[in-house]
Amino acid sequence: MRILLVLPAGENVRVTSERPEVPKRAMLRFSVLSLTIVAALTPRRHEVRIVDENVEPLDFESEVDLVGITFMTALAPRAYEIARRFRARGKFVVGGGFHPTLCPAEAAEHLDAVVVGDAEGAWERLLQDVEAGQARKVYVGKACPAEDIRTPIPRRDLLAPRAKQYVTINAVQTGRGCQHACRYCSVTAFHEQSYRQRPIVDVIAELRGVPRDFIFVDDNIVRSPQYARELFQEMLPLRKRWVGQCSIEIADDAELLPLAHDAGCRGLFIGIETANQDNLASVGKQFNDSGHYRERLRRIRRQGIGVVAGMIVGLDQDEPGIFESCLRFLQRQRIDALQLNILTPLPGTPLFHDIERTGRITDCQWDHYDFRHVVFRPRRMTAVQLQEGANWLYSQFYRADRILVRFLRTLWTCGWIPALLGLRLNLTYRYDNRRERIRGRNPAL
Ligand code: B12
Repeated sequence: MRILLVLPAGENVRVTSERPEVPKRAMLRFSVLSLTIVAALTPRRHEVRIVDENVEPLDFESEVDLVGITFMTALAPRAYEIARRFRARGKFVVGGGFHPTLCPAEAAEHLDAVVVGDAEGAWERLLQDVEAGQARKVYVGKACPAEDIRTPIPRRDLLAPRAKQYVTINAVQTGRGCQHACRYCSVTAFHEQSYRQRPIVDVIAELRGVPRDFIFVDDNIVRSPQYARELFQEMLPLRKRWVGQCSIEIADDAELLPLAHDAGCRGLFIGIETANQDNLASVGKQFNDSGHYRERLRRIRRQGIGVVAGMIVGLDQDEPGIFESCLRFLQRQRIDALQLNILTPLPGTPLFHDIERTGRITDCQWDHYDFRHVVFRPRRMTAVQLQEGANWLYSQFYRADRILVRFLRTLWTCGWIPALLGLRLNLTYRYDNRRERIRGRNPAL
C-alpha cells in the first residue's frame, strides 16, 4: 500500500500551496517522533511518506491508499478536515495520538479507524486487516504497564529532506508515561499513571546513530532515578549534548544532577507551574514543593544546565495580581526561558471533569485548547483578565532588554552552550509572540 502519514498544523503556522513560505520559528519545530516511529513499524513492502503541515503543503490529490494522522486536541479540527477530504476520495483514514486516545468515540465519528494508545502492535495488526479488507474501528495498542517498550529506531530519514526546517529531527525517547498524577496532565491520563522504560541497550544503540546534539522528549527523563543513573553512565563515552524535560526533583539528587551534566545535559524544561503551594495542591503537584524552588533552581543552573520554566496561570488561587508577581518570581529565580500556559482542561484529564462538573467550561472549540486561549471560567478573575494578563506577562518576559540581561546572566552562571540555546529560544518565543500580536495589559493596574 501507499501510506501517507500526516502531522496537521494550526491555521497560523500551516504551510499551504498559497502560502508556501515556512514560518521562521524553527526552534519550536522538531522530531515528529510519533510518525517516524509509526513509519518504522510499517512493513517494508509498503511505501511510506510523511507530510508535516508545519513545513510543507499537504496535497489532497496525492495518490495514496491509506492516510494516518497524528493529533493532539488543539489539532483535532484540522485532523478531521483532512480526514473528511481524503475520505471523500474513498481513502482509508486512521488517527492516532493523544486526542484519539483520550476521545476515541469522537475520533471514530470522523475516521475509518482509531489507534488508542501506543502504535506498537496495533498498527501492524491494522495494516494486515486493511489489506484483508476487514478493518475494525478501534485498535488498542496499550502495552501492559509493567512491560519494557521495544520500539524500532524511528525513520528519521523520511524527515531528512526538510531537516533544515527543524531545530533538530533527532528526538529520542527513553520511556513513556509518568509516575505522578497531576490533574491537568494528559500524559498521566494517556498512560494511566504508569510508566515504562526502554531497555538501556536499545537507547544507547539508537544514540550511537544520532548526531552529537539531540533532544530527549521524555516527559521526565529522571522518572526512575536508578534508570537515569545507569543511562547517563552509559552515555558518558558517547560525548553527546542534549536538552530534555524533567521534574524539579532532579535537584534533590546530589549524584544524578552532575551525572546528567557529564552525560551532556545543557538545558532542562521543568514544570514549575506556580509559586503557590495551594495551587500546586489543587492540581496534585505538591511534590514540586514551592518553598524550595530557590536553592533547587540555583543548584541546577550552577551545574551548567539552563532552565526553561513551564508556568501555568488561571489556577484556582490566581487573582489579577498573579501576572506581575509571576514575572517578579521568574526574574528572581533567574529563569532562562519561559513557556507560559493558560490553564487548559484537556479532555480525558481529571481537571476537565472538575471544571465541567462545576459548569465552568465556556468554549468547546478544540483548536482553542492550545494553552494560549482561555476556555473556562477562572475562579478569582474574569476570563478577559486571564487572557489579557497572560498575554501581558508573556510579552513582558520577552522584552528585548530582558532577553539581553538574561543572556548575559545565563552565560555567567551556566556557560556558553546554555546561553546560546537560551538566547535562541528567547528570540523564537519573542518572534512568535510578536507574529501573533500578543501584548495584553496588566489587569491589576
Ligand atoms: C515534543 C512535544 C512537542 C513539540 C513537538 C511536537 C511534534 N510535532 O513532534 C512542540 C514543542 C512543538 C510541542 C508543542 C505543543 N504541545 Co507538545 N508535546 C511534546 C511531547 C513532550 C513529546 C511528543 C513526542 O514526541 N512523543 C513521543 C511519541 C512516540 O509518542 P506519541 O506522540 O504518543 O505517539 C505514540 C502513540 O500516541 C501513537 N500515535 C501517535 N500518533 C499516531 C498516528 C497514527 C496514525 C498511529 C497509528 C499511531 C499514533 O503511536 C506513537 C508510538 O507508539 C508530548 C508529550 C508526550 N508524552 O508525548 C507533548 C504533548 C503532545 N504536547 C502537548 C501540547 C498541549 C502542546 C501545545 C498545544 C502546548 C504546549 N504548551 O506545549 C503545543 C502546540 C503545538 C502545535 N499546535 O502543533 C500535549 C498534548 C495534550 C493533548 N491532549 O492535546 C502533550 C501530550 C503534553 C502534555 N503534558 O499534555 N509539543
